[in-house]
This record gives sequence, structure tokens and C-alpha cells, in this order.
Amino acid sequence: MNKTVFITGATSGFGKACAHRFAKEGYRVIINGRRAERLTELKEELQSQYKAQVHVLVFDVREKEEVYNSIQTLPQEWQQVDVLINNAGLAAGRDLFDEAGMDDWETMIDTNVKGLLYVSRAVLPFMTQRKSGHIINIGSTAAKEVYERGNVYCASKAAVDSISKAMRMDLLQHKIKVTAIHPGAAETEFSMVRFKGDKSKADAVYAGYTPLYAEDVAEVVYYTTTLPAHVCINDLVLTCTAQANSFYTYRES
Ligand code: NDP
Ligand code: 8X3
Repeated sequence: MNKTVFITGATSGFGKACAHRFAKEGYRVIINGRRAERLTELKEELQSQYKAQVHVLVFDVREKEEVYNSIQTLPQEWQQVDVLINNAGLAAGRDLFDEAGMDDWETMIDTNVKGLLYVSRAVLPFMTQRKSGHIINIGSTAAKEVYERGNVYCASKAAVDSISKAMRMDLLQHKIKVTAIHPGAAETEFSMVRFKGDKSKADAVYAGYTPLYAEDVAEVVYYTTTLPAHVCINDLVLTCTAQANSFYTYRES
């Protein structure tokens, strides 16, 4: 195996689990996030557990110049990116439209939408020049159904859904696969971030049922990369068995 995967938001949750899953399969792994210490720890884990080759890229996906400088100056031997996983993202707050914080809205749009665009455009030349590559965008069930108090988070993930469709059309000529993966509720640091460290609110999201775990999502992400060159999973929604969609979750009391 001499393939390279580039994962944004690898310091936690799905991104970290994907780093493990792909490293286990022999991929060379580029890991990104803002928390440098966590990336250093993850690099050491991947090296010791799988003897993986790992390259750390610390940047904030919202900072266009930082994104471009970091990616354009990747060492030559790391530029052959086979799989890009646009995973970095977050929800900030869960508030009614007329009460939600503007800063929260901007953070979500800047990270989930603009960050994904910047990283994709910076990495794409490595794929188009080789006429090969696979871009995996992490959306959400929130992209499929808007829920109360989800306003801009849902909109940002609907944008990921639309951008994935657009990328797929426009990149056909370059033979690049584009897969959008939409998980339902998964217990990661997501809710602690959304509720700004309020553990009781975060825990309540996962009470009374078995949610998805990061490793479940990583398994599905990895699966989409194992298919023959002529087969592409375009759009994939996965939830835990207790959840049907954004509205229906069966909780044991
Ligand atoms: P986590 O909070 O566990 O992980 C989020 C990751 O994104 C972290 O590694 C964080 O790294 C990174 N990140 C956030 N902002 C930035 C930024 N500005 N620049 C670079 N990296 C950033 O959450 P999940 O693993 O659950 O979430 C991953 C993705 O999955 C997100 O896009 C989320 O919206 C989506 N999702 C989550 C679901 C869930 O229920 N958990 C369900 C459906 C989709 P750092 O803070 O170090 O920068
Ligand atoms: C995260 C899942 O249901 O909290 O995207 O929006 S949900």
C-alpha cells in the first residue's frame, strides 16, 4: 500500500477514528486540526500501533491563507493525495433563529462550508494532475432534514450536500470520486463543543439509546474507498439502529 489519505479535523471523533482505520490498512496519513499537541500524540499512536507514515499539518480550516500555505508547501513526497476526508466541522449552539448568536452562525459557516471549500481547492491540483482521487465530505442527517434550533448548522450541512453534488459533476472529467457521508447522532466531542462544555446537555443527546461511535463512521468511510475504480458511492446516510432520521430516535426510558 502506497496510498495517502488527508484528514481534516483529526484531533478527535470521526477524524481521529479515520486516521486509525486508514493507518491500520497501510495508508500514509496526513492529519490536520488546530490542537497541535493532540496531533503529535496521534502521530505517535499511529506510528507505534501500525508503523504508519504520518505527516502533521496544524491549521485552522477557516484561515484561507494558512490553508493554502500549509497545503502548497507539503513536501513533494506527501503531495500525492489519494483520499481527502473533509471532516473538520462543528455545531455551535442550539438556539431559536431569533435568539442564536451571530458569532456562532459565522463560526459554523466559516468552518463547515468555507473551510471545506478552501481545503478542497488547495488539495485538488494534486488530484486533477493525476486524474485520480477520492474526496469524502462529511455532511450529516442535519443536511437532510432541518430540525428546530438547528437553523444554521443544518444549513451548513445542506451546503455540504449541495457542494458534494456540484463537485461530483464538475470533477467527472478528472475521474475524481466524490462521496458525501451523512451520519446521524454519534457520541464524540461534538455535543460538548455544541453546548460549550455543558456536559449534562451533551450527555442528554445520547441518553436512552446506543448512538453511533466514531469507529462506526470510520468503518463506513473506509468502506467507500475499497470499491473498484469505476464504482462511486455518491451519497450515504447512516444512523444508529435506534434513530430513523433527525426527528425520530427511540429512547428507552
Ligand atoms: P469532534 O468535535 O469530536 O471533532 C471535530 C474535529 O473538527 C476536531 O478534530 C476539531 O479539531 C476539528 N475542527 C473543528 N474546527 C476546526 C477548524 N476551524 N480547523 C480545523 N479543524 C477543526 O466532532 P465529530 O467527530 O463528531 O465531528 C466531525 C464532523 O462530523 C463534523 O463536520 C460534524 O459536523 C460532523 N457530524 C457529526 C455528527 C455527530 O453526531 N457527532 C453527526 C453528523 C456529522 P480542533 O478542535 O483540534 O481544531
Ligand atoms: C450531527 C447530528 O443530529 O446533532 O450532525 O445534527 S445532529
